[in-house]
Amino acid sequence: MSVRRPVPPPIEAVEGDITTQQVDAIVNAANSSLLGGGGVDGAIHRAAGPALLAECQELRRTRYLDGLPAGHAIATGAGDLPSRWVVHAVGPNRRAGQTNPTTMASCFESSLREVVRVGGRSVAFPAVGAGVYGWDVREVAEIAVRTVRSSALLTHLDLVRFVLRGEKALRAFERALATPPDPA
Ligand code: AR6
Repeated sequence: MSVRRPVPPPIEAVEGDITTQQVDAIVNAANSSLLGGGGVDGAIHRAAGPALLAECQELRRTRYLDGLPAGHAIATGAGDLPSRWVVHAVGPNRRAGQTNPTTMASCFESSLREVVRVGGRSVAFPAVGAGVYGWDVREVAEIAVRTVRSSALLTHLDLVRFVLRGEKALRAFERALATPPDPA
């Protein structure tokens, strides 16, 4: 069990490439197949090399024969990446009619649970769902920041970083982080 932190960790937003982050775990915006794709998923698999795909194939064979459902997350090793783990989170596909914000929130909460389960203390998230899956990045930012801020798992972490591609995504997360949290 990891050590609890007395105060909540920093939650920050930066523009950049998630594959170069020096954190314990990076989150992948995966799909149910876990076998790679475009966007950030493609970038992570390219940078991680074949060891990551092999682990994902093994998970499909042994645990997720029908794929990983939307809203769920699972950690693997990170191949050649600087991080130790990749947490594969499946966002709801808005273009396929998956519009439930609770499923999106579950992606972020399940990812934090996986990071803590494997013993990670720092994590970088992309804007899950805000690319191929068609979510407005402002909605993703609001859900992500609200979910992470209110997670009981935060006390086990030292850093949560959102790593965004482009000015619009960065602004959306900066704005969400600048909004005071809901009163408990
Ligand atoms: N670092 C950080 N963010 C990135 C990077 C990167 N290297 N590359 C892209 N983004 P997407 P989704 C941003 O489409 O919407 C894949 O094919 C991107 O600008 O990667 O959840 C999967 O296999 C956007 O803001 O993920 C699935 O089939 C955000 O990452 C499907 O796409 C998410 O865009 C998942 O779609």
